[in-house]
Amino acid sequence: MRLPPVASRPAAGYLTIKGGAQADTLLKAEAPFAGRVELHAMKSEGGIMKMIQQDKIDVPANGTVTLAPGGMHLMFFDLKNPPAAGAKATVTLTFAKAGAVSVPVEVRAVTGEPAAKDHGSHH
Ligand SMILES: [Cu+2]
Repeated sequence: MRLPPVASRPAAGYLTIKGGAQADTLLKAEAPFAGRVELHAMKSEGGIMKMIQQDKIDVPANGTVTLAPGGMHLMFFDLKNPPAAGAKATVTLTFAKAGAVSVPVEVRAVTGEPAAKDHGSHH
């Protein structure tokens, strides 16, 4: 998870989801420190990267879905007492078949690279 450059901005989260024997679908994500968590994808439109909210993220059987900068990610809105950089936080992912899965996330400060700045400016 990457903290926003400004506290009032949403934070972004990245992770890798490994599919099991059956295909599954990520339906939602929740975190105790965020009022709402959205599933986002990035799409290039006329050379500008735009974030598009997704209803779900499909995880193919035995496949891997990577949420990474420049692609799909979690977006944490309305941060309340956001965890500090270096801290550990927990995010709960709800899948259609696997149900709720809690995953530990590492909290990092923004590195100042252009991708992170562009990201925040879309909100
Ligand atoms: Cu986003």
